[in-house]
Amino acid sequence: MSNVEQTLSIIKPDAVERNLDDKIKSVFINKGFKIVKEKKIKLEKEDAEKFYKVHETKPFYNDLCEYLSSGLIVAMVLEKEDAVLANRKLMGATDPKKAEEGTLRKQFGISIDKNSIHGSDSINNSKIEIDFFFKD
Ligand code: IDP
Ligand code: MG
Repeated sequence: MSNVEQTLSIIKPDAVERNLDDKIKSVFINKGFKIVKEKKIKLEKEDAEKFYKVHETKPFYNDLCEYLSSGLIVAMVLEKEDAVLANRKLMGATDPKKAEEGTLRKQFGISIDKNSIHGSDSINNSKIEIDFFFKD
C-alpha cells in the first residue's frame, strides 16, 4: 500500500550562507522528493526557541537557537513515499563526522552544530513542524 507522507526540511544558515540551497534542493528532487512548499526566511531567536522547544533542557539549546536564527534559512515541505524516514536517511547522522557517504550532512555539514540541514524525526513531529512554518 502506498504511504505518501510530508516532512519538514530546513536548509540551515551555514548552507544558505554558502549558497548551497539550489544544490541541496536538486538532491531532494533527484531522490524523488517533491518540494510542495518552500520559503526563505530569517527567524527571530524566540521563533527558534519555540521550534526547538523539545531540546530546551539540553546544554546546547541556547547556542542552537542563536544559530538557527543567525541567518537566512529555507524551510520546505517535502513529499514522497515514506518521506519522513527517507529524508532522515538522506540527511545522515546529526554529526557530519559520523554521517554515511552520500548523505547531505556528510557532503555539506561542517560540524555537529553547523550540520546544514534539519528534518522532522517522526510523522507526528512533521505535522507540528509543517504547521509551524506554513500554517495560514
Ligand atoms: P537531528 O537534527 O539529527 O534531529 P537533534 O538531536 O534533534 O538532531 O538535535 C537538533 C540539532 O541540535 C542538531 O541538528 C544539531 O545541530 C544540534 N545538536 C545536537 N546535538 C548536539 C550536541 O551535542 N552539540 C551541539 N549541537 C548539537
Ligand atoms: Mg531532531
